[in-house]
Amino acid sequence: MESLAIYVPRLVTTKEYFAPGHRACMGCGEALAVRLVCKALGRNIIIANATGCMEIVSSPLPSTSWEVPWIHTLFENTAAVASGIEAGIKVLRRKGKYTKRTKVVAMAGDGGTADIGFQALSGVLERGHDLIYICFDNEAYMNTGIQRSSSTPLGASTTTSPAGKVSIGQTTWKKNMPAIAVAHDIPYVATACHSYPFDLMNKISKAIEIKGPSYIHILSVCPTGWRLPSDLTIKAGRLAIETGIFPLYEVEKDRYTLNLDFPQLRPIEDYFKLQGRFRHLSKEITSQIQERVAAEYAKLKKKATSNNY
Ligand SMILES: Cc1ncc(C[n+]2csc(CCOP(=O)(O)OP(=O)(O)O)c2C)c(N)n1
Ligand code: SF4
Repeated sequence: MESLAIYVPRLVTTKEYFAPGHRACMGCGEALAVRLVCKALGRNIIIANATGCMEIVSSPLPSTSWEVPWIHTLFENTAAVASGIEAGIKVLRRKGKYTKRTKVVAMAGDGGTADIGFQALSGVLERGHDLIYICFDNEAYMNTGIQRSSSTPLGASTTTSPAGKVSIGQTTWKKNMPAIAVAHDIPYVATACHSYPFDLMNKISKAIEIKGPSYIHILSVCPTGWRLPSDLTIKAGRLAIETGIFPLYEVEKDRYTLNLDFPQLRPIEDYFKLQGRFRHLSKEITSQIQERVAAEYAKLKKKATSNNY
């Protein structure tokens, strides 16, 4: 009995709603994140999925990996399509023609979220639709050949921000999408990573229960684009959290919770040295990034401890 008490809360369904056999690269963190998200969402959902890796690898006609209702959307209208589905369901419900409790979920990569789909997403959050928006952030436009996005971190080499004699790689700081979602004053914003699966699934379960928009930003390691051996996906995700470059937190109304905190963050080099995209960085740039990470982490910690932001 005692062993059950320890393990039962951690059991998850063996059902798969994102079926194996898709064409993702070996060790793809984004595919793992989608799989975990789908387990937590269950069957009673409708997914609107932007163009990007997860759409391309999962739906080469005539096959599909989606075991739930799913629609492919353009980059720019994913949130708009999801909000249309949600509004349609609302009308059918009012007319007594639909009684199921279906949650609508929009999914996109960081390019589809922070760049091309940004205005539709902002509209959805502002209008207060009852849906979940999930960004799978692999920090570049991976599907079309590793081009930088506004979510690519400073110093990362990509095909459109190549590191070389005159460039350090990406020259701007990563756009803070969760903070932008928080600024829309929505009921629930969270960050997650596939390397912390229970934390990720708990956040999805929470978002399902919320009335109104939720935004979940999932760091999704991409071995191909990050120039990383495919067996290091989980380790890289863990190091992103342990170094503080991608903290795990939630914002419910205006209350911040830091889900994993450390007495001391690991040095950023521990995260960088696994990945080819940061291989060229000088000590000077690395210490600039280290300073910024420490400052951002301290700000977040302050919000979580004071909870009066
Ligand atoms: C408006 C528009 N611009 C460009 C493209 C080409 N395109 C298809 S997938 C993709 C990259 C997607 O990147 P992201 O959203 O970050 O998802 P990932 O592939 O990294 O998972 C691009 C640029 C497109 N389909 N539509
Ligand atoms: S390019 Fe990256 S995100 Fe896309 S399928 Fe391959 S590993 Fe996954």
